[in-house]
Amino acid sequence: MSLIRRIDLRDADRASVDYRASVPRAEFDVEAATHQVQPIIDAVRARGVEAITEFSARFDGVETKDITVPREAVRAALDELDPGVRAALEESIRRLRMTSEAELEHDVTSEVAPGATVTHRKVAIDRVGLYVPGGLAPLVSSVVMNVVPAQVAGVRSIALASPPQESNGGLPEPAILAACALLGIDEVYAVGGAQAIAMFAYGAGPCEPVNLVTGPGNIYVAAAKRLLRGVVGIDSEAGPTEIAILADDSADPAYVAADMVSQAEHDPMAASVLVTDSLALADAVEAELDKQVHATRHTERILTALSGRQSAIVLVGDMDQGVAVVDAYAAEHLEIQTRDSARHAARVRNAGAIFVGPWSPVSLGDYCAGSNHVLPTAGCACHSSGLSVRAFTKSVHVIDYSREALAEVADHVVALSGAEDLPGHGQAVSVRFDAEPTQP
Ligand code: HSO
Ligand code: ZN
Repeated sequence: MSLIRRIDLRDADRASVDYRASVPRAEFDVEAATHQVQPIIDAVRARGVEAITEFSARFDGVETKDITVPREAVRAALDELDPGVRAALEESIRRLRMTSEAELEHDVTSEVAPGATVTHRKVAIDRVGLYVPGGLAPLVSSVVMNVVPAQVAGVRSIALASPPQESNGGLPEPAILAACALLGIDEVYAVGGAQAIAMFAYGAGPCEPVNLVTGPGNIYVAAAKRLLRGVVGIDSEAGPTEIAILADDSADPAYVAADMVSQAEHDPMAASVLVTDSLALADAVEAELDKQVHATRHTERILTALSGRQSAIVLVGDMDQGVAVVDAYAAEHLEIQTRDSARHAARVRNAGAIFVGPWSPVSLGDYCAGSNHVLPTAGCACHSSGLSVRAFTKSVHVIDYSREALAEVADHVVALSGAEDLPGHGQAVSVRFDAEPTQP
């Protein structure tokens, strides 16, 4: 059996082919998981902390009555943090803060007519709940990626939840606590999975309800987000991670293979897709994969991801077709390793993030580029963006008209109220000017 399958699109009829369907994705059936998750949500809503601690015992193997992580434990974790990791987190925070501050939006006022203004006033969301999974890998960097834009936006209350770990006396992973301390987050709960999302949505014990939940998670977290959207704001339902690489014969096969391996090591359902017009590169990357996969730590997980239906080497006739394929696929992460990478990157409209040239690998973006690594998966990049200050900000529309300005537009309001058979709307304007209200 080959390590990774090939999809040959070179002879496809370009006028009629559906490239989105030609590159399949992982089966990630969130809908099916909602049936298991609904009773968890109902229990947390009805019985709060008591239900949460029962689920922690069942799913995390941790017996505890208290879900709050003491502030001293958060601070102590920072003292224990490896200095190299601390320096890396600090640099990651500094770069992301810089791009987040540059992105901050300001109030915008338009004078649509003399004396008539409409302002879009930017207001930070009040309270946010951030979920950080334990699972296969404790994603310390995800703490940074969620907290920094929230803080720059001006969110005044940030709570964080992460699964209790038996290995850490029922507290979340030490490095996650340390990252919280570094960012000044001291409201932390040792709660995992769907029960954490329900806790944020409805509140439980010491945790007040939040307005918005962000952060990655497994299929149960995604199902809880789907069920609770509306009760609480949701950033996105993150699915398994994806990397697509558009490369020509100028690409270094060792780099391409290493980048495919880097995302495949996240999850047996992760997708690594190479799109190339060079058969020689395809063969060389496959040989490199074979070499690298066996020399790395998470071999089994990576082999499962690479041999899954969601991963492939896609052969295209030329770069025009390659750009069309990756654009239709709308990858979470897209690397361009071609002779003319900046030009090809500029032609792609659909991707969570685009990494241009051989010196911008995805793992740089995962940790330290200054970009955010919380990005739309499963093709959602055709309508959604990665996490940023904007996700933590809303815009309040403020309308301020003078008497004269209202008088000037009054007839239009009356006309439209008549067209909609809602005469009360028109009268609410006419009453301000006429003794006898105008009949629409
Ligand atoms: N590649 C992941 C993020 C991550 N990688 C965190 C390492 N740590 C999804 O974008
Ligand atoms: Zn990653």
